[in-house]
Amino acid sequence: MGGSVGKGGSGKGGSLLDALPSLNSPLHVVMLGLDSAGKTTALYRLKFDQYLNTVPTIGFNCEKIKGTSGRCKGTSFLVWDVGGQEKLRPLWRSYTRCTDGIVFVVDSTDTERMDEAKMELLRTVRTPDNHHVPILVLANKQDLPGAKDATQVEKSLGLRELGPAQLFHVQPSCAIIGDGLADGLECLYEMICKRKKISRSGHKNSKRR
Ligand code: G3D
Ligand code: MG
Repeated sequence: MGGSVGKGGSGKGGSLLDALPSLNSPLHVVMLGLDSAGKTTALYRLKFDQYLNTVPTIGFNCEKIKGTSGRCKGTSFLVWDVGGQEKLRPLWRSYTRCTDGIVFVVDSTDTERMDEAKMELLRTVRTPDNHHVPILVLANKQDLPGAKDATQVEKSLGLRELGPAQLFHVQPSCAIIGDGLADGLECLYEMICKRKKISRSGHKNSKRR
């Protein structure tokens, strides 16, 4: 996927360009999480900067979104929002294959289903296809009383169990008004760049051997 900018470059400038995903092809991002976590609300808030009334997603939604701030300004993301009901979760695998990043949306007030969310997240990330794909967790519904904060959500999801090589970030958010979404997307972009840089330097080192 992507990555043609700066190919063959040498010195400092070359390696910097090597780290940037191609500006032409969009980055592929998959939004996962239990039903009712706020995935579709977040997707359409990012796309149209407004609140859209949602219905439970049967199947998927897909939108092209442009980064609006920071380093990811102008970068295109193709975002897949996949239904989160239990019967639909086996389909997640087909969407995460070859994805650049995963956005895992959590209802931070849903303490009863936090273990279920953890199980689904770890199962997804541990499949060989998704090895070390950067994860942005949206600790959503921060506007509601009793919402767990980012540190609590991180602990509840057991993200550290994935080991030191797993890039992740937990972003508090409120998808209905859009709080935290742009910051989260920027963090995801930075992690994607970092991972591409690491895997490219891995390739170079293995060629040298
Ligand atoms: P899903 O796509 O993950 O299944 P949806 O979830 O985006 O359909 O959202 C499920 C419900 O949560 C919706 O309410 C939506 O408005 C609400 N929601 C999403 N994000 C937030 C948030 O940040 N704060 C609050 N308070 N509510 C949120 P309804 O009532 O339509 O079911
Ligand atoms: Mg939905």
